[in-house]
Amino acid sequence: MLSPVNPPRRIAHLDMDAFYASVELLRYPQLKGLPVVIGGGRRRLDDALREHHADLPLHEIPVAAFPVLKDYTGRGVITTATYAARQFGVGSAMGMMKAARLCPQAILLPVDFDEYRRYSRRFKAVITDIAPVMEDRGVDEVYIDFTAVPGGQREGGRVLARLIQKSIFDATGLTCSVGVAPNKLLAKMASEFNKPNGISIVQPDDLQTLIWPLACRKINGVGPKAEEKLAAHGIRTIGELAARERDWLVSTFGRSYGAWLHDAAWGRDERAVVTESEPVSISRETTFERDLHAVRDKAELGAIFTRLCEQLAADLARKGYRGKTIGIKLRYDNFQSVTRDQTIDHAVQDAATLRRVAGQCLKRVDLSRRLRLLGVRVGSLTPVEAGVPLPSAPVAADFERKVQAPSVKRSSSAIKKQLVSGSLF
Ligand code: DCP
Ligand code: MG
Repeated sequence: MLSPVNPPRRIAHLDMDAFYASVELLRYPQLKGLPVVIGGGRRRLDDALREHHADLPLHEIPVAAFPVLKDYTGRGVITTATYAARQFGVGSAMGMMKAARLCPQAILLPVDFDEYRRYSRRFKAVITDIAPVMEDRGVDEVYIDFTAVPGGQREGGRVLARLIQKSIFDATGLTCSVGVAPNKLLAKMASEFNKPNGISIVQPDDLQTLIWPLACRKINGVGPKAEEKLAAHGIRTIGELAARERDWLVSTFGRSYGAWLHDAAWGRDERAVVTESEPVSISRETTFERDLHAVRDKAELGAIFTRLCEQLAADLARKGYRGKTIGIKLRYDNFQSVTRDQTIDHAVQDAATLRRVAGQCLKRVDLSRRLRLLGVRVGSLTPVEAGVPLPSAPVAADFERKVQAPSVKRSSSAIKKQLVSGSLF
């Protein structure tokens, strides 16, 4: 039998369905099919729930005992919602008070990052057992190179996608959606076509029918600002973008971004699936429960600032990096953000130095307005050589619930973000 010498490139993008919520439903299967949102303080809520029903296994706690959105007050934000809740217009990044108006009966569960990370590792291990060339793109999504994997070319990749979907479900009880296309850019769009639990195949000939009718925003790398600027020129769909001359896009959007927009609209993307990538920065940030003022809330703010630096130092130690560029990010009560950073002459990872340098950055911003958010970031990272003992950094457990999981920025996404927003923080 003849096999093709150069099989066409087939790249998959796999994204878990309603990830945080689906992991919670494994614990509380009695909530299946109901509107459920995930957000708010870490585990506080259902600790109370469990204490009340200490005599029952988790899956037998009556549905009526769960907290619902209408009883929520605060400024928490929803991380994700089950598909049943999405029918009410509730979704990621929405304030919980607003969500409560749309779907007061939705059940509210707190986030449990450790559990989501555990499931993240599990589903990724299932994938690499079947298809070893996988690029980790965050807690619930990956790219997979199907090109040379058995089944990766059959039915455009559908056969292998089906096998991976089933294997993940068997190992974890979780569903995912997969897009298979000639490259990452198209695969990323395709994985959204049939959510949840769907598979979508895009072939080179499908560009005009499947991709061009979509809004430009569906291109991963076209953010709200670029979308707005495109719309101002009457460009709403990817087809309309493809119809513009490359030269015009370059002169309007700059050499690099303009050329990239043109390629993206024509479905061109040569990026490889990268199995390991070095982070360019690691950061921690937190949104306060109430806006804080640098002078009037000095003690509280100072404690939060120190805690962030300690957690960041612990992240650096755990991941094995030191960094030379230390920066801060602030968001004011009017949602405006500012960043400042400073590069020192040697790479560090200890909390005290992070705190000192970040403190100097803080002196360079306007502190007369109230603050919503504070973040600390370390960039210009270098890996710490294996075998060199590291000083251990204190980790503050009581603060964990308010601070988000560490955010690790890897090279390609950092560059893309810089292109879109003009900022590297
Ligand atoms: N997430 C978050 N804040 C956001 C968006 C997402 O905390 N603004 C978290 C919760 C999600 C997870 O990241 O479960 C993955 O994000 P996705 O965008 O993939 O959303 P879901 O997996 O929840 O839903 P979908 O089925 O649409 O992929
Ligand atoms: Mg997802």
